[in-house]
Amino acid sequence: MTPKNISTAVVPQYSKNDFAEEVRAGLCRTGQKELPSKYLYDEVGSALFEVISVLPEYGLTRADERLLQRHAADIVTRLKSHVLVAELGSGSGKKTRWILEALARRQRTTYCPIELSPTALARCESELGQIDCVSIVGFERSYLDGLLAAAAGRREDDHVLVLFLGSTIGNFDRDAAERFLMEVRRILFPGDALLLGTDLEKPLDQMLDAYDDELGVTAAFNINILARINRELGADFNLAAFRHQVRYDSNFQRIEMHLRSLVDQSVTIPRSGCSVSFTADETIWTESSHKFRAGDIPALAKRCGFHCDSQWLDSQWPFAENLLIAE
Ligand code: AVJ
Repeated sequence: MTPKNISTAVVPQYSKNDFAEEVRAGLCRTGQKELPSKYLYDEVGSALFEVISVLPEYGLTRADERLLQRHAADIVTRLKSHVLVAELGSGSGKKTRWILEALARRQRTTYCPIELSPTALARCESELGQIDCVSIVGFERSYLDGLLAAAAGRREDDHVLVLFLGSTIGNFDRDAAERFLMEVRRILFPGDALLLGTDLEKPLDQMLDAYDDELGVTAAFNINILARINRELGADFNLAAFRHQVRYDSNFQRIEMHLRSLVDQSVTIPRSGCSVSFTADETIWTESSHKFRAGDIPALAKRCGFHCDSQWLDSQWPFAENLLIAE
C-alpha cells in the first residue's frame, strides 16, 4: 500500500482550473444550465450538510445510522472473515463505527477511508482511530482510484468490504450509477462485498420537505455554490437574486435542486473567462438525489455483477442498506 500521510496531506480537493472549466461548461451551455453537485461540498457546504443531517425534515442520515447500529452484528456475520474495509467517502465516522466495532470483535481490521478532502480524512481518523484492533489507512484519492489502491493492499485471504453509505449513489444519474457499480465490481474479486445505502421513494411532501427545510439550511447549502464561485473565481453573483428550488421528477424518481434566477440578469465569472445571462425564472440545476425501490435493488445488483445477499429496511424513514456480494 502507498498510504498518504493523512495528517499532512495538502493536495487541494480539485484544482482551481477544473473548477473554473466545469463552471464555464455548465453555465455557458445552451439549454438547461447546470453545476456538478460535487462542488456543493467545500468547507462551508460540508458544514451545512452536517447541519442538514440533523434537521427534523431530513431523516436520511438518521435512518442510515439506525440501520447500521441495529444490524452491524448481523451484517458482519454474512461476510467471510479477514475483511479489509474500504469506504467511499469517509463520512462522519459515526455510522462506520458500528461496522468496524462489530468486525473488530472477530478479528483485527484494516479500514481505508477514501476521500478527496484532507480535512474530512483527518476528522475521520480522529473519530475512528481509537477503536481497538482497527488500523486506519486513508487514501486521498477519487473513489475508484482510491479503491484500486486500497484493494491492492489486501492480503491473500482478505475479503474486501466496500462501504458506500448515505445514498450518495443517488447523486449519480441512473446509467452513471450502474457504470460506477460495474467499475467497483471490476476492482473486486468474487465473494467481496459492497454495502450500499439507498434512500427509498416516500410520500411526495416528505421528500420535498427533506430538501426544502423550514429553517432554510438546504437553501443556504444550495446557494453556497454561487458564493463559492464568487469566492474562488471572482464572480459577481448577487445571491439575493437567486432562489432555492426543489422539484420531484416522478419519471426519474429523483429530487432535483435548482437555483432560480428571480430577474433578468447577467453575471461575470473572471477566472472562468465568461459572462452568463439569466432570464427571470431560468434555473441552474445543482443536484439530483435519485430515490430507489427496495425491490429494484436485486436486479440492479445483477446487472452490475453482484447478487443482493440481504437488505435491511428502516421502519421510520424508508431507507435500505443492501449487502451486495460480487459474483
Ligand atoms: C449526501 C448526497 C446523500 O442527496 O440527500 C442533502 C445531499 N442535498 N440535501 C442527498 C443533500 C441536499 C445528500 N447526499
